[in-house]
Amino acid sequence: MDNNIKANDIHKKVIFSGIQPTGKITIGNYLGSIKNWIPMQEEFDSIFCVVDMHSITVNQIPAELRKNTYDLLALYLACGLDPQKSILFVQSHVPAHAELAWVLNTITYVGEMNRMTQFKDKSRKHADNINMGLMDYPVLMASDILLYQTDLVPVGIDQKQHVELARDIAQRFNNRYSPTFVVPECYTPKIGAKIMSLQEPTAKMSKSDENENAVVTMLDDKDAIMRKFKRAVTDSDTEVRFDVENKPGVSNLLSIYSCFTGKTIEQAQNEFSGKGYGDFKIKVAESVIEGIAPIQSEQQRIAKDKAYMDEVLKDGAMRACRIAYKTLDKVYKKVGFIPKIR
Ligand code: AQP
Repeated sequence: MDNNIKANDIHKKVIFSGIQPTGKITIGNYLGSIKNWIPMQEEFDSIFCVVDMHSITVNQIPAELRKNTYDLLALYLACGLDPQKSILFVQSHVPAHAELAWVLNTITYVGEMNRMTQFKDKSRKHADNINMGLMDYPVLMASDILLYQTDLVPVGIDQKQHVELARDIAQRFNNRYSPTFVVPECYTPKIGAKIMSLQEPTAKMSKSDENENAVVTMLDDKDAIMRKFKRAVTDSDTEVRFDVENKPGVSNLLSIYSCFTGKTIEQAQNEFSGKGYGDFKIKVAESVIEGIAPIQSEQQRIAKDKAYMDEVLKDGAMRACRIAYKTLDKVYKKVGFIPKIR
């Protein structure tokens, strides 16, 4: 093998990210995460996970969770994640995630976890089920990231606080024992890092939102997408202008349009100057329909091929385990556990 290729490979940085199979994936999930992962595969050692263990922190119907897990993997593949270039796997297939999380729990403080915004939000939303897993979610996420010696975590802005906690935990472990973990950086896209609800544009678009009109999913058909954008909440003004504070609805639509067309916000603004909101909303809907149509047909094709998906997952779990257990063995040794006789 060419020595230059070998040398470059050794120095490639690692990226890790994942999505919970908690329902239909939204264009927010897509623009904040998956869309940015595709080109990154070329440059980084890339590891992408369907984080099923996180998803049971809120109540799930088991049969639906299984279906959502395969559907999400099919979407990853349809969007262009390539199992030849990236490791694709399901979190529960690599037990090291839970094993490392236990160790990290012992160096994480309850006070830190109480400050996590997602925990506070989800506790309000699921007041009848504030379980330990919900509180511990960020430690499991730190484990997901640190197991692979991750340099960069590409996520939407809502996950930034969790990546910062993962950094704190990594630094704490490294200081207490000795350098063990790479301290990861958070990567968020310039536009699309926080796509807002179409009905309440000051709140994040979320796949678990019960209001169907608030959310555009990657599986919505043309008519549903058009209808949802036509009904999107804007303001009583008529000017298409990017101003998140005073015009959150219009700014959100401009961000979505910019992400799907590749135009800058300024170009988009100029395009709609002097035109009414009606035309603007239709054009935004059309850009989304056009952008996701090829992904939808590919996703449907792959979702039918369970044997192929199982192959991808088997290979992915094997490759992920190899890296994860190397890190876990180091951690166990450093904290003083005696080595297992193999
Ligand atoms: N609205 C959003 N805009 C941009 N990025 C977003 N992400 C989520 N919502 C938006 C990013 O998508 C990735 C997957 O997130 P997740 O499934 O792990 O959990 P989440 O952040 O809690 O996403 P949801 O859609 O809000 O799920 P539910 O409703 O189940 O809680 C992450 O990179 C996230 O930043």
